[in-house]
Amino acid sequence: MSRYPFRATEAKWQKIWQERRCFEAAADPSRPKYYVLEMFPYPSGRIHMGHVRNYTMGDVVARLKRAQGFNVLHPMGWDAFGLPAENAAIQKGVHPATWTYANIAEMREQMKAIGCSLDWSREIATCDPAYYKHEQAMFLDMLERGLVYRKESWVNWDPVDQTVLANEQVIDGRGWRSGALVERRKLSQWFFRITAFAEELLSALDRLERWPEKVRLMQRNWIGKSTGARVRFDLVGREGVIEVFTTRPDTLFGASFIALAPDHPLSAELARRDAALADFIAECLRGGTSEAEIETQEKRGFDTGLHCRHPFDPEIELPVYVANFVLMDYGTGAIFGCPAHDQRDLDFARKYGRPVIPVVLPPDADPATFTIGAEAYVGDGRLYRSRFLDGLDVESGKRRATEELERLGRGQGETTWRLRDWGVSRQRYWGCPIPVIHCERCGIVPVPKEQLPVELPHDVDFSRPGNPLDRHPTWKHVDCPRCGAPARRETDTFDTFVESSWYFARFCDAHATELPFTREAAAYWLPVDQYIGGIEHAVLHLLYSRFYTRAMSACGYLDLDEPFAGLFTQGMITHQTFKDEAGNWLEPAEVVRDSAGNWVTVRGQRPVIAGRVEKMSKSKRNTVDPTTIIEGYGADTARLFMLSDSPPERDLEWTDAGVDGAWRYINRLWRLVEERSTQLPPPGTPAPAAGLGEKGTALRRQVHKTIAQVTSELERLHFNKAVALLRELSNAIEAFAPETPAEQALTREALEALVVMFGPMIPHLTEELWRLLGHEDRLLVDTPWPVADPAWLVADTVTIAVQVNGKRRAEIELPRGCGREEAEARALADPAVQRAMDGKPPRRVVVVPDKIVNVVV
Ligand code: ANZ
Ligand code: ZN
Repeated sequence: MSRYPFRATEAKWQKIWQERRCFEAAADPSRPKYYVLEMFPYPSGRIHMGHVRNYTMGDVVARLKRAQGFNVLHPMGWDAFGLPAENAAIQKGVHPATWTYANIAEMREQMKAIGCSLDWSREIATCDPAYYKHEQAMFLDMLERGLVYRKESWVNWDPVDQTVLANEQVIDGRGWRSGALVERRKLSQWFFRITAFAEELLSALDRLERWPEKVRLMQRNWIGKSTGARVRFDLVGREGVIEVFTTRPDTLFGASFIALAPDHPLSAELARRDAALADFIAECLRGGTSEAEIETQEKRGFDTGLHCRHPFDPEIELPVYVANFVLMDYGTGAIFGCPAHDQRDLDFARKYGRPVIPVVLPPDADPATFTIGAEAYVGDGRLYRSRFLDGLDVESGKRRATEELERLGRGQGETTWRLRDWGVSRQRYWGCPIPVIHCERCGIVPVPKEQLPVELPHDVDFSRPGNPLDRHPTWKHVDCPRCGAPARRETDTFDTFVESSWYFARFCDAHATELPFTREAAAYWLPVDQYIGGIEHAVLHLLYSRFYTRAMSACGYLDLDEPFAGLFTQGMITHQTFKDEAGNWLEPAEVVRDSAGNWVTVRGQRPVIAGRVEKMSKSKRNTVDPTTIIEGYGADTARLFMLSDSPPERDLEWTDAGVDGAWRYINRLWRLVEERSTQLPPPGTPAPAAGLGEKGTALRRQVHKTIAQVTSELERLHFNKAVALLRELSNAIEAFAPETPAEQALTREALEALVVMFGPMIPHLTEELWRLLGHEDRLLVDTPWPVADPAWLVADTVTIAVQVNGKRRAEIELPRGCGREEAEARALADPAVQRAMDGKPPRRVVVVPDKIVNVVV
C-alpha cells in the first residue's frame, strides 16, 4: 500500500501559500476582523513541543476564522532581548545580537515547517532598534505623565545574574532563571506606576468573560485589594505612635502584641541603641523578600521592651516586637497580633508565650469551653469578650470597630493593595536602553525624542560580571541635552517584559516608523480576539500588558483598555522519563522496547528504568524534538496528534503510539479520498435534495450534524472533540458504498465537507485532497467554511395520518421522504387501522408521501 508522501506535499503547499501571500493581512474596514495571537517565543535556538502545540492551536483558530469570512491577522515575532543571549556571550564568546539573530533564523525555518497560516510580512524582533525606538518614545511620554518614576528602593538582587528581579521573578526566594538565592539591596530604580490603575485592573477582570476564571482569580489575588483599617497605638512612657494596618479591626480585643517589620523606622531607631536587636534585624534582612519566603520561614521575633496602649482601653498594654514575618512594604509595616484568629500570630504567640484570646465564637460553639488549639479560627461567628462589639458578626464588627476608631481619632477605614509598582531597571546589556541622561546640574533629563533610538553599542566586553554598558569606554558619556555639561547616560536597560507588553499592538502596523503603530491600525485590529499561551504568564505578562495598554491609551497612542478579549491557556506537554542503571537521565530517542516489551537502551540494549511522566524539560532529558517528528511523519501528523489526544487546556502526554495513530489516520484519510475521487462527478455537481434512500439520507444528516457540531466545538477550542467528530464522519463515508450517480454526488458532498473541516487542523494534506477532488481553481485556504442546513438537523421523521374509508383512525411515524410501499405497509400494520378495517381486505390504498395514507375497504 502506498504511503502518503508528506514531505513533498507539505513543502509544495507551504511554497504555494507563501508565493500567493495567502496569509498577509491588510486592514479592511468593510470586513469584520479577527486577530489571533500566540504568545511570541523567546529565540532560544530551537522550537520545542510546547511551541508546536501553542502555534497549532492558534493556527486552527486563524484558519477557521479565515474560512468563516473574517479578515484574519495572525502574526509572529520574537521576544528577543534577555539574559540567555548574554549568557551565551559570556560562555561562548558570541555577541548577543549574533546569537539572537542566528537563533531567529533557525527557529523561523523550524516554525515554517509546522505550516501555520502566519503573516510573516509583519515579523518583528524586539531587539531591533526600529522596535525599541518606539518603546523609548512611549517611556518618555509616560515619564511626562507621571506613569514612570525613579526611586530608591529595596530590590531583589540576583547574585548570579547580577541583576535586579521583579517580585514576580522571585520564586521561593530564588531567581527565576538562575535559581540563586536572592539578596536584598537598595538601589535607584525605574518604576512603571501600575498601581495607578489598580482599581481598574481589578474591576475590569469581571468583564473579561472570555478569560479562564483561574487566570482572573490569580490576577485578583495578585492585585490583592484589602479593605480594613489603619489603627494608631500610642507608645507607653515615650512619645510616638505605631500605626498598623489590619483587615480585622473586629478582633482588636483579641490583640496580644504589636510587631514591627525589621526595616521599620522605629526598629532601626531602637537598633541604634541595642546591638542584639541590630544583629537580629541584619539576620532578618538576609532572608528573601518574597512573600512566599516570608510565609514559609519560621516566625521569629525580638522583644523591644516597649509597650503600646490599646486604642479602646488605655489599661491594656501590649508588648512591641520586631518580627521577621512583617513586611515593610505592605500596609504600614507594623501589625497588631491576634493569635486566636490569625495563624502566623498564633505560631508567634505560642513561641513567645503571648496569650491567645478568642474573640470570635464559631456558630454552635460554647463560649465557656471554646478554646484555640493548634489552628487559629479564621471563620465567621459572633464576637464576644469584645464589649461594645459583642454579639455582632465579623462584617458588622469590622464596621462598628472602624466607626469607633474614627470617633476616638485613633484610626480610620483604609484600603491597601498587594500590587506594587513595576520595577523595570535591569543592570544588563541585552535590553532596551532607558532613554534618560543623568546630569549633575539638571538631574534626570529625557533624551530628546529626535535623538531616539538610544542604540546599544555593539562593542562590549563580557569578560567581567556586571553591566557592560557601565564599563563601556564611551557610550555612556554624553553632553547634557539641557545645559551641555558632561553628563552620563542611564546604563540600566528595561526588563524584557516591557517589550512583550505592547508587541501585540506593534503587529497591527509592524512597519510604522513615526509612531509605534497608527491609531487607525490599532483601532481596526485591536483588541486581540483570541490570545493563546501558557498559564505561567497568568500574572506577569498578562497584567503588565493590561497596564501598558492603559498607559498607552493615557498617552494618546490608542483608545483601548483591555488588549486581549479572549484568552486561552493551554496545558503542557509531558513525556515519560527514563534513566540508565547509573541513574543518568536518558532521552526518549535513546530507549526502545526489546522483544519482551521491556525498555532498553538503543545502543547496547542495557536495562532502562522507566520513570514518571513529567513535563518535557531539558533537565530530565525527556524532550522530543519537533523537527525530528516533522521530518519523520510530517507536520500534519504532529498537529493532528497534538489536537486530538487531550482537551487543549490539559497536559498532553507525548507517546510514540499516539503519533503512530495520527500517522495511520492521515494515511487512511488520504487513501479514502484517493480511492473515491476516481468515481466522483465533477466539482460543483449537486447531490439531489431528496430521494437519497435511507443510507444516503443518513449520511447527509451526519454531514450536516458534523458541520454544526465541529463548528461549535472549534469555536470553543475543543479541538479534540472536533477531531473525534470528523473521524466519525470519515468512518461513515468509508462505510458508504456509492452506486448511483446521486450517491456519487453525495459522496463528493460528504468528502468535501470533511476535507474543508479538517483544513484548519491538517492544512497540507487537506489542501492536497482538495486538489484531488478536482478543485483546480481555488485553494482550500480560500474556500469558505461549510454551513449546516437546518433542514437536515431536525428530527428525521414525519407524523402522518391514516384514514380508513375517509375517517381518521391512526397516526404513524415515518421517515421523511419514505417511499409509497413502505408507507402503505406500515399503515396497514397499525393495530388501530386493522381494527377499523375489521378483517376486510383493502380495495385501494392512496399514499400522499409525507402527508397522508388513505385506505378504502
Ligand atoms: C490583625 C489581624 C487579626 C489580622 C486577625 C488578621 C487576622 P491581607 O488580607 O493580605 O491584606 N498584616 C498587615 N500588614 C502586614 C505586613 N506589613 N506584614 C505582614 N502582615 C501584615 O492581610 C492583612 C492582614 O495581614 C492584616 O490584618 C494584618 O494582620 C496582617 F484575626 O491585623 B491582621
Ligand atoms: Zn544639565
